[in-house]
Amino acid sequence: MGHSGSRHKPEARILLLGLDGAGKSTLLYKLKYNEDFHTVSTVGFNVEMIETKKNRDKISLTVWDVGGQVKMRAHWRNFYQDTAGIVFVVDSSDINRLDEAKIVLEQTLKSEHLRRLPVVVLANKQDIVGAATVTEITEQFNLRKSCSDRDWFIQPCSALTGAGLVDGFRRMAQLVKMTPEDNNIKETVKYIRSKSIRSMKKVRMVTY
Ligand SMILES: Nc1nc2c(ncn2[C@@H]2O[C@H](COP(=O)(O)OP(=O)(O)OP(=O)(O)O)[C@@H](O)[C@H]2O)c(=O)[nH]1
Ligand SMILES: [Mg+2]
Repeated sequence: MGHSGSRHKPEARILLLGLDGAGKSTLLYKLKYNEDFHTVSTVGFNVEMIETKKNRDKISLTVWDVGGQVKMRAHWRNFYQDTAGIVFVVDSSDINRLDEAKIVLEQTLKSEHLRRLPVVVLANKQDIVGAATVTEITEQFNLRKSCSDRDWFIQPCSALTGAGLVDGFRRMAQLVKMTPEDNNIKETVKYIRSKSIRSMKKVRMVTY
């Protein structure tokens, strides 16, 4: 059975990660609604479906935007299962935190659940004068080495102007693997998963 036989548009689950303040929520809302949202630091997560293209097919990406504060990073691993790709957002203008972002990305990629999954690094806030370029970030993060076991791409962007966002997510769509069999399993697991995330939310609300 091919894609044409399936009733649903192919989907893939994408994790949007990065330090607090990197611009994850801003860029997700810009991409989805083409609006400038005033964001507050995310405690918990946002989830949005966005449509994009993979070759000639329309596909949906379910994008999970998880808060990047230190206390939230401890919860990232709860979102790893069934992820098809990682979009890691960097505040290119915050030169002092580039090393912290590098370390967090490296630690994240060590997870067994994320093994071999494609990574798109979004070098965000390119509208700010003095922002690190993709070349500088590639070198400082040593991306060729840290992502040597997977497909990866680095995309300059600005959540403020919207420049580069569509390209970045198209690239992600290009890199994610979506087989029909996988999708069937994914639908089932996603259902179970959505229940467990809901229960996690309850736990979290008690914790904080
Ligand atoms: N100039 C500029 N500012 C941006 C850009 N993207 C985000 N910002 C600003 O950066 C700040 C943080 O953005 P958020 O989207 O809340 O960051 P986040 O990654 O979701 O942060 P957490 O939820 O704490 O993990 C906000 O004041 C945004 O307006 C950008 O491309 N350019
Ligand atoms: Mg946020």
